[in-house]
Amino acid sequence: MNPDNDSIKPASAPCPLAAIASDDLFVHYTLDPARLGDRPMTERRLADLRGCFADGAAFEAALRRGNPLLYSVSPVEPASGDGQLHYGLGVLQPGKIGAEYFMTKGHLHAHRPAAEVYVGLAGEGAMLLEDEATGESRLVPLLAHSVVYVPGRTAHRTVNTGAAPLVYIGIYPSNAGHDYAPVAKNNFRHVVIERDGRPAPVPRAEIKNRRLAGSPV
Ligand code: PAN
Ligand code: ZN
Repeated sequence: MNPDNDSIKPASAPCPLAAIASDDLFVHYTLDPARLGDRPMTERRLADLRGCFADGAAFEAALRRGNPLLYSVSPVEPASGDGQLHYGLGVLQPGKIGAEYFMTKGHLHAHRPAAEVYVGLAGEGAMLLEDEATGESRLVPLLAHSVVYVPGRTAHRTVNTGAAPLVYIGIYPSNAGHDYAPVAKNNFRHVVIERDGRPAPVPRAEIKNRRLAGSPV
């Protein structure tokens, strides 16, 4: 072992550099249109988010009018394995279902300890974070020129609170995986709605009670 440079350790696997395509080492993105090179985009439309929005009647009414694109994601997966990273460009359209802003499905990472960094590129939005173990929630702004840290074991959902597309890049360990089942079953404890002209996280139970009381949000 070299005592002057103990950061250089014998690789446990061949260095993957030669195995990575050059168009995975360098990717150019544009904001208008928001695209990551010529990567394919996975699209999520309104119908794909059935059960996500608090106001089911407003959801069905919107779906009768059409099935708009809510968001698209372009993943880049240059290499997989211990220590490697994947990332993806997300483009979330502006809009609301009832008072609730357009948002992503939201998920936990299948590998629970995996954290993620979100880099805001354009638009105005927020990340709804929820600790899986405690249920504690935080609503953190996601804006151009800002970075949001999503700790491991934290459910995360992106919300567009502005009038233009929200564009961001999420960077995560290659082994993170996406586990949608807990959010599909229990949803987030808070709903992000426009209240008094501003985004506000409101406990889901409070929204349900208000609707039962005949005063929909
Ligand atoms: C992001 C998300 C992206 C779409 O790349 O996958 O914002 O959200 P859903 O996956 O919840 O539909 C990420 O957090 N990756 O881990
Ligand atoms: Zn994630």
